[in-house]
Amino acid sequence: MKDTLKIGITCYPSLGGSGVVATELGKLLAEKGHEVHFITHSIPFRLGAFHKNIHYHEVQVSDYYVFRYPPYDLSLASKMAEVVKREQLDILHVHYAVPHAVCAYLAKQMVGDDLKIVTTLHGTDITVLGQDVTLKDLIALAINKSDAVTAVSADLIRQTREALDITREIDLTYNFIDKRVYYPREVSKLRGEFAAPDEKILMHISNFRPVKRVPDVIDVFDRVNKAMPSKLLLVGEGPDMPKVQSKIRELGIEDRVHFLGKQDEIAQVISLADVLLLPSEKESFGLVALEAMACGVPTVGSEAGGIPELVLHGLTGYLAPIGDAAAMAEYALTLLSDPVKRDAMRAACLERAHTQFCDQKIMREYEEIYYRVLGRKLPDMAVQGC
Ligand code: GMT
Repeated sequence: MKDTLKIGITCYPSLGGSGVVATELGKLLAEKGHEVHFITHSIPFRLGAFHKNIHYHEVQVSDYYVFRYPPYDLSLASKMAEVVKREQLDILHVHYAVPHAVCAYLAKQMVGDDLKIVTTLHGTDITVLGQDVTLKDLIALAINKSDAVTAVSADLIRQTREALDITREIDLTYNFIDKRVYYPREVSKLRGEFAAPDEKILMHISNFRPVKRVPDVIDVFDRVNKAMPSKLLLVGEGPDMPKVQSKIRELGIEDRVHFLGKQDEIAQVISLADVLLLPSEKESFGLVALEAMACGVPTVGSEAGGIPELVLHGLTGYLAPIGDAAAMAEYALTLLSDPVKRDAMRAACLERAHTQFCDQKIMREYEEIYYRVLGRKLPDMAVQGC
């Protein structure tokens, strides 16, 4: 029997941190020699160029005229079963419980028990959808029927147990970064396009949904800017953008804020910042804070969800209660006004990101889970470069 595995991966291919994590994991597994099959409705946006050992299977939705709502979930489950049978997959690793874990369960009913399902919970699949009475029993079923379940923070495991009737084991598997991509970039020239030499740069990156509390970002920035001339770079877009724009107008700080919209080269963009602001009210992990950490940029944010497992208060950033913009501004000022502290935090960020959240280490944790559910011995291999 070959040591390598055939792994199917389903995720949201076009948005969100869960899609990024799933795609990056697939790429790492393929580099290691596993055969990876993405089963998604479009090509994952982080997949990039051709990769050896990676296959992509597109889910096509039937839009027969009797359907008021084309049934994506059924098409996905059928496609999963078809690919599993044809390609003889060992594992289906699904990211985000709804609908992916439910579809995987259905696919398993179609192909039989040899197929093992690994479900990774990412956040709002539990903290928002898991609270919805019309969905929670279905989500609990999919979790209980998976062969292994992982979550991206200890807090998310706690919240899963609290929200749903779940007693099974859930493995803690943190998100990770690829250090070949996330490292401090040389951006001194580019920085000059956004800020004068004596100005600080604060940054926020998100999908501008209410859970991100972007108006708090503006509030924090306004307080910092009054004490220390600064610029705010807003990256991303989403439903709260009009609210954010009107708050910026009300405060009369339009000339201090740059809207960068959606960006692909996140490592380069983050490297422009002196501090990242992440005041979310829900955040199971906060991948963007890890990306910033890996580029040497500390985060000032809220104590929500899994953020304190990632950002160590006083060491790699500062955390305040959700909604406490005054405290966050104070922390940002403490950091920005003390170059010694800033250098120490920058060093701690790099060290923590590249060891604790090293891609090879976390991939190994996923491999351990795959081999465990298959009842196969994990091949001996040292973790490289962490
Ligand atoms: O629900 C979301 O916010 C989207 C979801 C996603 O698909 O990116 O984000 C969650 O998963 C990320 C990757 O594991 C985490 O870094 C985010 O913290 C988490 N979002 C929330 O918990 C709000």
